[in-house]
Amino acid sequence: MTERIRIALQKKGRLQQSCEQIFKNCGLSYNVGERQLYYSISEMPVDLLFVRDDDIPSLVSQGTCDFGIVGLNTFEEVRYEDKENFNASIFAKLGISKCRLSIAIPETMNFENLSDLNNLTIATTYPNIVKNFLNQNNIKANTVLMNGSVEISPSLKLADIIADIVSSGATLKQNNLKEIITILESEAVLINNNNINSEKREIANRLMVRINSALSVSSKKYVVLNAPKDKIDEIVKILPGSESPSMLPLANKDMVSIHAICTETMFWDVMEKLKELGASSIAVLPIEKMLN
Ligand code: PRT
Ligand code: ZN
Repeated sequence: MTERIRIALQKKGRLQQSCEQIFKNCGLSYNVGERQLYYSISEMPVDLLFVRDDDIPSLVSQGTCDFGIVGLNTFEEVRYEDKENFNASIFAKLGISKCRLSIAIPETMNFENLSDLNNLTIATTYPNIVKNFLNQNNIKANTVLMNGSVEISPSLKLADIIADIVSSGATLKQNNLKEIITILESEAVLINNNNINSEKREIANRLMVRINSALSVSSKKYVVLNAPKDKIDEIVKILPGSESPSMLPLANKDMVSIHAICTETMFWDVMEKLKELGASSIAVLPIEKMLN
């Protein structure tokens, strides 16, 4: 009997959007309904299980799934929970869904060095990673677990500071917080159970060849938008993975047209943030071929 591999994917959320696109660009499209939790791909010996992203590391570690795609932040958080019995590893880094887990403090708070964090309370969704960071740096601080709206906790006096996922930094800014230290640089990773046999490993290698070629083309987009001159820096900062964009003058002297090649997926929330910053006529176009 020939082997099949079972991969755990996020059911709904940022990674679900990226994964669906990647698989589609690999010629392995799946179209699952709200309630469908399982999908067998016919073109390859691959079965997909759709779950909450927080469950993915354990499902792979326990062997319920052979592989999973999850943010490194979630993988590390679960791994630290019970390091000795954790039985999964990183098979490949995917270079998408890049973000960082950072400590942020109220804009008005002074910060000179790490010892300033002593005796503070840190709100976070990632207590294990944060505690490990604090231990390594000999800091005695408390953590308080928040599973959402972490950024609001200092203003509600639930905590002094936070440790949360940052991408563009716009959410921190909106909540009058400033980033002071990055604890972990994260991206989506393909993880594997440590006991998978060589046949399953081989299937994953074949899948990765497809994924890598799909990633090298699909994630690049040509973004065109009109921006107010006084917001250029902020706008360019949140364009995902943009490399030295071009600026063209417009008839309206207060505005410029920005043309950028973005190396990462442009999600609706980024488009909305661009709009909030005053950008208009935002167009995201596919790139057919590119030679660097
Ligand atoms: O329901 P489920 O538990 O499956 O999903 P989830 O809500 O836990 O995860 P989801 O879909 O929000 O994110 C999945 C993964 O995407 C995360 O684990 C990260 O690895 C990655 N990722 C990339 C991000 C971001 N970018 C991101 N910006 N995850 C969250 N954010 C949030 C962050 O928490 C903060 O509230 O966006 C805000 C910050 O964004 P900026 O751009 O304002 O800095
Ligand atoms: Zn989650």
